[in-house]
Amino acid sequence: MPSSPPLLLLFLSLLVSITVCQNPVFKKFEYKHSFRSPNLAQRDGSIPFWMVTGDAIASSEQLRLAPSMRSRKGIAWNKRPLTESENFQIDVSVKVTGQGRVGADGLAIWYTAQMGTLGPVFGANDFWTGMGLFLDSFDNDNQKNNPQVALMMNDGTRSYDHHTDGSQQILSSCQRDFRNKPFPVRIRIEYMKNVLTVHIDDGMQQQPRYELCMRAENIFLPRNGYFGVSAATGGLADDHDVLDFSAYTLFADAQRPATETLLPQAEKDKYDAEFERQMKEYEAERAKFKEQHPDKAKDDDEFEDAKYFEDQTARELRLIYESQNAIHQTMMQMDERLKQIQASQTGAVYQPPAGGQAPVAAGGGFAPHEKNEVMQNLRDLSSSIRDMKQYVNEIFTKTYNLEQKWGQGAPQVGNAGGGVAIDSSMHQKVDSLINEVRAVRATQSGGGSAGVAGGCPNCLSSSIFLTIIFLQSAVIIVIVYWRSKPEKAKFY
Ligand SMILES: [Ca+2]
Ligand SMILES: [Ca+2]
Repeated sequence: MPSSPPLLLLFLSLLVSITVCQNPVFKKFEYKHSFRSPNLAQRDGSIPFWMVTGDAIASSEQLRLAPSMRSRKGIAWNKRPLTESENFQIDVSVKVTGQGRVGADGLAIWYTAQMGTLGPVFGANDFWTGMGLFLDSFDNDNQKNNPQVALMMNDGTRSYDHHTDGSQQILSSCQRDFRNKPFPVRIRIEYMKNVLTVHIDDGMQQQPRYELCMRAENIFLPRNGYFGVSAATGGLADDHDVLDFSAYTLFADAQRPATETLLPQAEKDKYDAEFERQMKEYEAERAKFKEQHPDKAKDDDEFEDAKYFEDQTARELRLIYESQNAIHQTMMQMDERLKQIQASQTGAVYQPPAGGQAPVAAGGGFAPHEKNEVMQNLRDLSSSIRDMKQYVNEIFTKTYNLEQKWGQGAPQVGNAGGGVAIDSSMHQKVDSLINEVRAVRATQSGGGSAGVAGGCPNCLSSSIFLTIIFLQSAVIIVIVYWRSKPEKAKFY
């Protein structure tokens, strides 16, 4: 007899493995109890043989049970009971990802007597009958033991206590960080001859590396039960995705179903051949499509996960790189600008302007913006001078043309015949106008001299005009003064 518990355990495990070796287990994939990516869901978002409800959304690549938003819950339950065998194995690939260092609430894998409904236990109903395996992200009881994987059995009478992470209720548990792993975390649950084992993979590489999480004996699961998955978020939130749910029925050699036993090698070969043929057909179709649509096919071939998805580290690195790049660009621009300013300053000091004048003002320590202002003003000034010059030129040209016309006007009109009278009258009018203008100019230039006023008998001399203006103003001032006086008196 072994004297200590470890030796006893070793002896027992040896015995089990020998028994297993002696009685090989046969495994059969059950597609009516499974879903897998790709083609996980149909186009309408449904999964064949599964009910999906709550906030759960199924796509071809994954079943997102709960998105990374507050207080969400979603479930998916197999609509067909597992009648094929009472022993089973399920391989579930999950991704629990979130921005936070801590996530919530978690994801659960179920095997229950009835189909589940939405509820408080990781998205599913309380008081279930059967088993629930909880991937509990959040440490509600602050025992620093989360994320953990915990198994809880229920006969339909117990309510899961969230506040303690079910610590008094769970059958067994192991501490595993399943969040934010580069690869999906694989969970293998095996139920064989009332022994339940749970293996967890670390999600660190492509090929799963299972490690034993728990092993429990004398487990009596309901017959013809239903598989389910559920997830919920709380104040904190992770994305809870299931990428693969593969169910297998297990048979010990003796239990092996008749059909399974009778399935001859020939039939197996036939199925394999059929599969091969279909694969070849598919490849041929694919090649044909590629030929017909080279552009689309190229896109398909070049599809890389890394191009469309990035994990948190990659995202952070990219952000750092981008911001540093932006800083670098700004620095480069500033450097360029500084060089330009330097060049313009040295140019102003050492290169005299084309006029050959000594750069006294320019070299006197003007700031660049002052220089620019002066230059701009000069430019404005010269442009307005240019405008004025153009304007004067135009006036000159027009006057010259008019003079020319007038000079040539008489003979031309005369030659045309009949208009001599009109022309002479116009001449007279123009002459009289010129005379009047001359008279006015003479009056203006004459100033106050009364003698010249004779040229314009109706005009006032400016001294008389000024005197009248003065007198008028004096009268107005006096009137205004007298009027304002009584008003002031009244006011006070
Ligand atoms: Ca918890
Ligand atoms: Ca805890």
